[in-house]
Amino acid sequence: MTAGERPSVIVIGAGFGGIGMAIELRRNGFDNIAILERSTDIGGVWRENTYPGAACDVPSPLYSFSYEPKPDWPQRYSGQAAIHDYLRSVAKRHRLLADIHFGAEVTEAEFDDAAGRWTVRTRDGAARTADVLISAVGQLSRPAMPNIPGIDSFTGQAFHSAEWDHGVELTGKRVACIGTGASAIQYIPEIQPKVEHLTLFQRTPAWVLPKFDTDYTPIQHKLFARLPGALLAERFGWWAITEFVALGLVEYPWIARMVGRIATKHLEEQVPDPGLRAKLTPDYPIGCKRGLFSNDYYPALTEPNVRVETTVITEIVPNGVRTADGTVHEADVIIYGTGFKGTEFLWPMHIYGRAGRKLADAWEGGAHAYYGITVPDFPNLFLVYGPNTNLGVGSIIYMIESQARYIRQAVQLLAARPGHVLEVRQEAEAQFNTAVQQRLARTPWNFCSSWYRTSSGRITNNWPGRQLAYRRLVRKLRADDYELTRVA
Ligand code: N01
Repeated sequence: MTAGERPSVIVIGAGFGGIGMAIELRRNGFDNIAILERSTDIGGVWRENTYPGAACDVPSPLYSFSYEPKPDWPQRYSGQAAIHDYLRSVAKRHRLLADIHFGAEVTEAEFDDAAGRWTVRTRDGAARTADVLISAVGQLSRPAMPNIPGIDSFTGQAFHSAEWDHGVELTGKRVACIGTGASAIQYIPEIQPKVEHLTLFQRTPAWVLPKFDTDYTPIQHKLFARLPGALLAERFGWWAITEFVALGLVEYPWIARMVGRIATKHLEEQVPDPGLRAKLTPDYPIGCKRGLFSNDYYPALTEPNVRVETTVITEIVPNGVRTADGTVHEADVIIYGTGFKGTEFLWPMHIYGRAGRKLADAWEGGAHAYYGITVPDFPNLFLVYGPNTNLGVGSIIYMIESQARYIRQAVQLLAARPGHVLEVRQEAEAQFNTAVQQRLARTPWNFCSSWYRTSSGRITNNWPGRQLAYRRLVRKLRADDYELTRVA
């Protein structure tokens, strides 16, 4: 980049993170943006997860960009299609579609020390260069299949919840569902009335809270459109609730205990059978795994065509699932609601920074980054929704906006200093990480396994605090935290 030029930017991913990032840059006069998207459409997880009942359990007025309020959300907890449409219309309104290269799966990115630029290669063999590289690939883009012996021997149909096979007819079938996370509790009530029999293989019961859902009426749509303050009040109200509950994760455990009592009451009210209730009662602190919200999950499990199986799965056999007691639970279809490879950040892309340093090596013990955004030795590389920026409670869109503003400031700094690259100082990043890990040690996330933690137990995904605390931290990029190095 020479004097007078604006930095060129490559953004990887066209989900909420990539689109939000590109909008922030565009709104601040940075037009030289290429968004590389491996798929044929935008949307990220909201394009991929089309299972029955897929919806967001964060209220839509909060799960949306602050600068793009939508007065006509169909429901408080809108479904996948509505959210996907929202993101598409936002991208269109901000004239981003022309900047997106579809079918461009990034395989490798390499920083050229001499030129101070990134070269990004895609699976089709193409290479592009840019001054700035921003990864917005999310944390939940790669489905995890369980490592169960015999998994390929099954002769029926099988698929992962994030790759739902809509061609498979479930009506009248014997269906085995493995996993009881946020995805499963959404599709189980949808498929239970159709199937002949559903066996739900539960390894760990979830804490389930009631969902205060509502269909927004035409009157509310008009009100939200004419009085933006009303929609803002709904957004603010839910934001305040999530902030309050987030306090229970680190500072005030009594809040978590109170939320736990609400969940226990919900279970007691919805599951009268003590045997089933016992199976569904968690034995770990609330908040450790992601809290779930549903009014129809427990009722579905009480139906006569459902069996909740808690015996450990030992094997998948051609006609079903074998458990440790030797029983074969026959099934026509197996649905794996087994989650995502959340801790493998940016994987399987190969990222090479200064002097060819591999990002995978820098992250050997688990991913970490300054504010989840910048990594020492990787100049001009920025991460959206990177390590330790996921929330136990709250809206990721809020976090993405905070990060996009921070990264935009970095790009402004680079624009003001042509011929330089920006790199976070080792000490700043190390200090930040130590503080984050110290706070994480006090959270309930340490008391169970989840996609928030690596196999060695390090919590690489979650932010230990409130959304506002994070926003305050990243509000202003402090140049002192960075080294600006002259190139060429
Ligand atoms: O996945 P999960 P998910 N044998 O990892 C079980 C987001 N999301 O797709 O708990 C048997 O939560 C595993 O058991 P255990 C949200 O952030 C958001 O449901 O490890 N069981 C668990 O029950 C969420 O947190 C929305 O003992 C096995 C399940 O599979 C994230 O996506 C909606 C197993 C995996 O649960 C992931 O949710 C949906 C095995 N070998 C999802 N391996 C919103 O509303 C795994 N399991 C925004």
